[in-house]
Amino acid sequence: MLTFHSEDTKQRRPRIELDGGRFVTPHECPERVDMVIDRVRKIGLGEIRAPRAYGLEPILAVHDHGYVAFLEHAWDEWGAAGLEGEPIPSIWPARRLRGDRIPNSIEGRIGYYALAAETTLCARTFAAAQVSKDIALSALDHVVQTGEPAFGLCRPPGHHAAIDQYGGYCFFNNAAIAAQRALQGGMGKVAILDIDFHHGNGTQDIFYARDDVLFLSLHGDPRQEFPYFLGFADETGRGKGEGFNVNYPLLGGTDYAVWANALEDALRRVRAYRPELLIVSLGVDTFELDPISSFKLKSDDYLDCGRRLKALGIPTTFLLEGGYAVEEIGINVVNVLTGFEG
Ligand code: Q9C
Ligand code: ZN
Repeated sequence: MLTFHSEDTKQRRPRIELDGGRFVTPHECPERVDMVIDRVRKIGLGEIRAPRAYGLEPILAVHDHGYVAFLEHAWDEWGAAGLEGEPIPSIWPARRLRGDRIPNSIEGRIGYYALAAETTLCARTFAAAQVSKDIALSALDHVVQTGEPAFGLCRPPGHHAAIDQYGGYCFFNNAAIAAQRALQGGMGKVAILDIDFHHGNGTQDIFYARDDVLFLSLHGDPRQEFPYFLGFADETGRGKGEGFNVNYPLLGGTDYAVWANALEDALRRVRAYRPELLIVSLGVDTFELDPISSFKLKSDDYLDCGRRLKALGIPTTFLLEGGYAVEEIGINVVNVLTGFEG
């Protein structure tokens, strides 16, 4: 299987993450990419290719223009305002505050466009997020052109990025941008299966009222886990999108037997939808040793997961999302891909 990769994703290196009332070294770190690419090389998964540059247009096809412009300039504006350190929002348009007014102040706009406080901005964030999207689109184009599977080693991840909000380590929604391009290229139906530990709130947000993208997500129950305020089973879509959003919230401690049951239900729904393309939001923070998650999947389980995805027989694009057990992230990600290869 082809891997799309660029060292430029490592240009984003935040120094801090707000975690449990302390600042820690960010879980979403450049070393994650090194561990995955090392494993791809070690087992000889296949050729590693550089992405091509697609510009801003495919981002603007799913994200708000003001949001994208904000991200492009936020770091420089922060510095120009004489502020030091990495921007963290300190106020939001919370209940009964005005959510229809965009502040002029950079501090105010950070609160307007952020959905969480753990994800700081830093130099080259916009550049890295653009390359991450280029990787996703390069993988997508390869799958569309050849029918063969491909893996996009995306970083930063994307599935928490909503129409006009960043957070959960995500800025541009790579899976959504790829799905939108496939549709604009002439496909009628695309399925996005999100197997990251966390609910793909951003992807759900972008496609919630649409029937041309079936979105399914297996994740930690939002009563217990980030992003807390979306990802419940009763979120099934809106308008003509009704029935095209499927959430599988699972309790902390979920092991592979339980998880694979939910996966099989999701795969049944994908089959019934008959999409021309499957995009897998591939997070491996479901791993038993993940430092911020609570599922109990083991490294060998990812091989079995890949085999089950292969059994669908649908052209498939894999895009990296989360996974923070850095020592094992390469093994776990590549196990899904080798399981798929058979
Ligand atoms: N105490 C992705 O996996 N909350 N994002 C961390 C740690 C944020 C995860 C809390 C988790 C975001 C792409
Ligand atoms: Zn995650």
